[in-house]
Amino acid sequence: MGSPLAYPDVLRGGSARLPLVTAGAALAIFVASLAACGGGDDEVDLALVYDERLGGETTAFSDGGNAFELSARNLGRLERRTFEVGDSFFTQNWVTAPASTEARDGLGPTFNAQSCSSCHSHDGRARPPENDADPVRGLLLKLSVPGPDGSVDEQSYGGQLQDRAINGVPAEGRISIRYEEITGRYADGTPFTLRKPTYTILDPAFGPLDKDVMTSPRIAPAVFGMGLLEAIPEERITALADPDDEDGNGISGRVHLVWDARQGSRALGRFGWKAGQPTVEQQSATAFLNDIGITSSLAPDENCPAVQSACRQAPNGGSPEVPDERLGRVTFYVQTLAVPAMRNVDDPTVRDGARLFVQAGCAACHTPRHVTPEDYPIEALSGQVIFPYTDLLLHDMGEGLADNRPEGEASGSEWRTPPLWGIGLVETVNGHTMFLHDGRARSIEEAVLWHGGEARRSRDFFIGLSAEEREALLTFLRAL
Ligand code: HEC
Ligand code: HEC
Ligand SMILES: [Ca+2]
Ligand SMILES: [Ca+2]
Ligand SMILES: [Ca+2]
Repeated sequence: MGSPLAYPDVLRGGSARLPLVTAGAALAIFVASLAACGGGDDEVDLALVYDERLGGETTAFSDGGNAFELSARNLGRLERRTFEVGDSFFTQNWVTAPASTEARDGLGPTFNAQSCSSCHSHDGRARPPENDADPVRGLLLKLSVPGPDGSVDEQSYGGQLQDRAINGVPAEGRISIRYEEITGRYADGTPFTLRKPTYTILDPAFGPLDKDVMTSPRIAPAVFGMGLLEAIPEERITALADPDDEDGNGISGRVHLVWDARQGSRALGRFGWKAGQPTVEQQSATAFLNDIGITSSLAPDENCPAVQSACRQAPNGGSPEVPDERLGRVTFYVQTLAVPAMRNVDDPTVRDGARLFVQAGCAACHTPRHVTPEDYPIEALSGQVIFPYTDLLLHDMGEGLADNRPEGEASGSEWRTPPLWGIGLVETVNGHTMFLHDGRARSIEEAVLWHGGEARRSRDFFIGLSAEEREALLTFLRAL
């Protein structure tokens, strides 16, 4: 038994220390010792692990298909109006310029989708296409070449593969996915199967991609609760970081410092699968440009690499195509989408699962609870106690999940801890249960089984649980 795992936020008292789990036998002892001390009843303060109102006073009580698309319940009347205008710009399609609907023209020249909502359907998450003919939107392929900070090849394909284009302009190519089955077993002998994807680019319009081009597949995540994540104080996130693992629990979260174009300085990255964007506004402006082909003051140049002459000659829809005011409305919309309430909070299985979540070390990265500042500029988001289950830090998740493509200061195996709030409603809202950055996991359970690197010990803990305990942990996650 080595150094302790400590979760000061969630566990209280001297018993807040769990022994190291290394392998088989040690694991069995570990689990037995947890059972011996009452499954942690006395150790885990559940009030710090969950609350029905996951999004504080913004929380919306709906568990139906609209669960992710409601406005923060505590928005004022005027703010709700701004929200609705933002909603319309998030949902409606952009069209080719020039068009009579000037407010919405400028699509492309190359693009991946015509609106934000075609990837973030019902403000929820996308799934990967089922086959090469499946037109589903919401899986992007980011591109870069070796060099400092994940350099972009401005000559040929740029920083992202756009698989659609306006008339007269070639699309860059299409993604094709193949899966390889991987098998494994739980400690109790129950078998499981995972599928590891590989990606190829079909019909590359400007010749085959360079051999050293690095690719990173990204699925569109859900977009509710973004303003609350933005409101978590920077000092709080920095305090959770432990880059040199000084507390010796095997987990070494790092902050991702990125460029903030509005501030003209470096800032803490929070959004995207590698925390590559510092603000909701910049994330939205980047999406407008790269995903839809819409320029803004933050991303003023059309996305047409040197060799793409038809792209460079196509008419635009104004400079910029989305004015700051409208970008602001879309940003506000995403910032103030309500977090859906948890279900079954008093179910004993959910309570057991929540304890196991802490005991397995999940809470060491998926930090349950944060508090937003009292004086936050958006009143509805200020002074809120929230349960997003993320530390917004980068973690090395091991070879299995690595895309081997650095982004800014994030390495090819580092990912930002994704929030888990609302995860149990994805099936209802989006009609699927595909998880992780590329949607490879077919269930929450498979997502957990893919954890490696810093999360290896957590995964091994999960593998060592009995079928009943595993089900309890998953029941808790499905209640979020
Ligand atoms: C073609 C699909 C697609 C479109 C269209 C799209 N997005 Fe996204 N969105 C994504 C993907 C993929 C990510 C993850 C990006 C990353 O990892 O860097 C993302 C991430 C986000 C995030 C951050 C979520 C988080 O948890 O960090 C926000 C906010 C967001 N998008 C808003 C928007 C807005 C606003 C629009 C419209 C202007 C938009 N998106 C259009 C695919 C899309
Ligand atoms: C070392 C930090 C760390 C620990 C410990 C950890 N996770 Fe994660 N978790 C992550 C990161 C980072 C990702 C994103 C990985 C990816 O998409 O490639 C993730 C993804 C997930 C997802 C999928 C989320 C989504 O939106 O697709 C689930 C579910 C999840 N974790 C649950 C758990 C559970 C349950 C445990 C404990 C058994 C756990 N995690 C332990 C960091 C961690
Ligand atoms: Ca354009
Ligand atoms: Ca491109
Ligand atoms: Ca640590």
